[in-house]
Amino acid sequence: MAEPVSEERIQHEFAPQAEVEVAARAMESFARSHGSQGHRVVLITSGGTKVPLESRTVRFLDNFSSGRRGAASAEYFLKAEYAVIFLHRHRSMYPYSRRYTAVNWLDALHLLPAPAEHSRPGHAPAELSTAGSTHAQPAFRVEADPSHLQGIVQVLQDYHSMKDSGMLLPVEFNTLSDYLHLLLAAAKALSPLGSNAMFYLAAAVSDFYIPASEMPEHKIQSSSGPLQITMKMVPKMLSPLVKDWAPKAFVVSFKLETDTSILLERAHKALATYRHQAVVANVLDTLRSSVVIVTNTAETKLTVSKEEDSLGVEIEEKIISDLTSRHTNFIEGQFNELNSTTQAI
Ligand code: 9Z3
Repeated sequence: MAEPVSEERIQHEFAPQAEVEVAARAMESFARSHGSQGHRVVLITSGGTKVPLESRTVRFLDNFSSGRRGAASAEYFLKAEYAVIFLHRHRSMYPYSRRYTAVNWLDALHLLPAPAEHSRPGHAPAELSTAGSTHAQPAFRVEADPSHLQGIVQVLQDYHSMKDSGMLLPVEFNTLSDYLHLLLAAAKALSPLGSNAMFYLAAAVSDFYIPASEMPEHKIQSSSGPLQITMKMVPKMLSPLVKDWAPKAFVVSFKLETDTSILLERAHKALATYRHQAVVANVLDTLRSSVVIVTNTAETKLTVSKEEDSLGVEIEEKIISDLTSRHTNFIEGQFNELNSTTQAI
């Protein structure tokens, strides 16, 4: 069983590679600014962590997570007017652009001759002429082929309106250490918002790691024969997050299993252990079409039918609709509790 983790242990055992300080300041000021405007703020974690096997890392342990759950969820939280800190694995799926991760851009873009006035020497658009060339360059324009970019007009509108609104703060992690430090920093940034903060912990975080002190410095040599490694348990961050780092926040964790028969029992166990508000339970084979939201009082199954899927309905839309209304009840519950305490005094 993994031990709960103290802030000191994170500082001591997990050396971050990312610029945690810079990101921590950005999250702090984002949360303060949106908090002062009365916005709800959600921290979404997304994608898998990378666990190095060598200090000068050539090899590492990774997992299957694409970040699609987190990136899609970010879009629906933004639609629900939450400010979003999107703590995601470098190069995992990203809100809006996630829809085009399978597109080969070189096939989606065509090079066409520029209109006549641009073709004359000296009139070529700067970005399409060859820098430093003394020869007159043929000018081109680049045109996107909409058949490769389904729904691009709506997506661009949503993307630019999100950018203009300043409601999304992207923060990247790569390794498990980066993730742990950034989660701690995010919790500190969001804690002052009390129940207006939500944690939506969809990242697939490694359960195992090799402490820096036990890691070989150089690339492990295959000439030494078959590889045997012993990995330690990664400390559970949920426990101090709920108890100490952001005790008034609405916290949602995720539980992934490959065996359906143990899923709900494991989700209830997590709730009982960490005492947070909800677990989104999913099974690897059906994670795009079915989840169960488990709370202390209910199990709510959400599904996307084949027909809904063909219409472009995504399970994340249902998850976010369910969780945002639970969050509203949670905030109202805390408000009523506070009122009755004040009256009693
Ligand atoms: C999840 O269960 C997410 O839904 C997925 C999403 C990682 C399955 P994708 O990124 O996948 O859209 O490809 N996240 C949590 C997974 C996890 O490892 N949870 C731990 C556990 O189940 C607890 S933190 O023990």
